[in-house]
Amino acid sequence: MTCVRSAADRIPLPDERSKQLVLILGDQLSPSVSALRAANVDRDVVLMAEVRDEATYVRHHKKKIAFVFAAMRSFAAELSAAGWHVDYVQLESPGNSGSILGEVQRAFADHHCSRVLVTRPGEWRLLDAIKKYGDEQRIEIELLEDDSFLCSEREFAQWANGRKQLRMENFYREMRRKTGLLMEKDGKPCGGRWNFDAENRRPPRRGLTVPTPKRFPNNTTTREVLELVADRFGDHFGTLEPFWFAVTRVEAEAAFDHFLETALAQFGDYQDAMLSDEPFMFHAVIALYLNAGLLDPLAVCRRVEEAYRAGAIGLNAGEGFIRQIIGWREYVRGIYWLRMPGYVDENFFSHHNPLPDFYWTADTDMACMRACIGQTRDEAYAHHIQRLMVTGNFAMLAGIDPHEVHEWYLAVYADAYEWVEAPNTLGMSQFADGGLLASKPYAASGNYINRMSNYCTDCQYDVKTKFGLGACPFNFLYWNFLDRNRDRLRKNTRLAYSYRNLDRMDDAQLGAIRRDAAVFLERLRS
Ligand code: FAD
Ligand code: DLZ
Ligand code: SF4
Repeated sequence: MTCVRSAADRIPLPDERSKQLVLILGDQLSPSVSALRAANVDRDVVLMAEVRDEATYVRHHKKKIAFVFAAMRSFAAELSAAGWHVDYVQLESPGNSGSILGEVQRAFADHHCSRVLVTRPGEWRLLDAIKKYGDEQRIEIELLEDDSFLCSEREFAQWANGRKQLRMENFYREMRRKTGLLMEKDGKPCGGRWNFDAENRRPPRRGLTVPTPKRFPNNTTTREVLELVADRFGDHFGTLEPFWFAVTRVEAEAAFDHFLETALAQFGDYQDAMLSDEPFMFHAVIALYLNAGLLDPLAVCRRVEEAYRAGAIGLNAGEGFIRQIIGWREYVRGIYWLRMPGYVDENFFSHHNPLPDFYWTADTDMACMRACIGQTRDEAYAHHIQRLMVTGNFAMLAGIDPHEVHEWYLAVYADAYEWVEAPNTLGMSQFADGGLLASKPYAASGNYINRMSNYCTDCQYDVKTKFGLGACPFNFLYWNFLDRNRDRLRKNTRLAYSYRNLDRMDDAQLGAIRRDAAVFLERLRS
């Protein structure tokens, strides 16, 4: 028996002395998570469990597993210090069943609980499993809203209802009004415009000095976790050490302060820029902390607004940053819950090519792909444009099965959870939903990568050549993608310019593009 409520309107226990089992998941590491707010510190038992299933349902990057386990252990210690009775199950604890619900079953019996309290999980598969478990076992499970988000699923569904297009920009304006962020007293947006994105597309310039994110030394807990991960998940993708992520709220806040001081002012200008050997550019590197509950989204936006109002940063940086969080982050979550469970199987272009091996090895002669995949392996991080316009763009142009692409993104980044990853991958980057999320496919030739990065200077391919010997694969794959999808895309007005250019090609040029693409894709498949 499961029921969904907000923390405020939950049903009181029949007997206030009966003990509740409060399940806290690895991405709910906040003292203000709704399940803890609804529980009683003197009576209830908190369950936190490291389990094999959560680390392997996709084979997560070693750094992600280490981050989640170290942050879970630190949070459990914080809760114990605050007086909670915490039942913490380590991966190696005797009897660990390997699954969240297996651990709920054990703890429920061990502690003689009367019901389970849990904040709604971020992924559909776990929500579904919890509901089924409650029904099968006849255990009362109370699912509380995750109110760390600004827009509830219900509010998003109401916003979406009856709209022909679900564009982020319209949703974002509602969120600005709702939060009052960067709003003037007369209800107009600061600076007279909602969006300063056009000022956020500067290519990297020579001699640009790029800051590094704050790095934290490993404490005893983290060192133990690193040993565990090396031992138990050594065959997963990714480099485990050096490991420098924050693993507590205090550290995550220090990481964010460091971003405010060193990078935010240039975040807007260089948001889309890419440089080899500079994996982080001026990005915040906080998504992993936000998504695990270590940072509060509204609080970080308020800090950025303060910096703008104090004159420390320009409006393009402040607005650009806040849009990512109250706009994109909330919007993709809304789309996810609106469209699940079917969303992860969408495949608008009917792409069925397998994901090339080099997504796991970085062993490719395309310098841009080598750089983005290499840093993904080493840091469990790539910034948005690297994910969208390099690895994502290539996968779409090469006709890779979007579900395989989705599983790759879910596995390789420290910030990856399906509620945020799936709409970004399937909707924004692969156009697998046919345009629900993006107004056109984010497809680009090598020209875009050359403009926004220095990758092409070190590449064996020639970015200026469309086809033939040494031509950049992004070029012939791009034209081939447009060519093979004429029926699906031709009417899209945002692609009119590209189709006019394609139409200007003569038969010989088009034939060469088709031939080069076919040979290249055949080689990839084999
Ligand atoms: P910054 O660039 O500094 O941005 C600040 C914050 O804004 C981020 O921390 C994040 O919380 C938020 N944000 C920015 N863009 C987005 C976006 N498009 N959607 C949601 N939130 C956003 N983000 C994830 O958090 N988890 C994912 O699994 C994930 N998968 C992605 C897959 C693809 C194919 C693409 C194109 C994007 C994906 N993103 C994902 C969005 C974005 O790339 C990351 O949020 C960002 O790179 C994280 O780095 P950062 O903290 O330095 O972000
Ligand atoms: C990501 C993750 C990992 C690797 N391990 C655990 C774990 O052992 N125990 C746990 O409670 N949560 C873990 N998580 C986070 C969950 O996968 C996450 O809560 C769900 O995917 C829902 O978002
Ligand atoms: Fe990438 Fe093409 Fe540039 Fe090489 S030439 S780095 S493959 S865009």
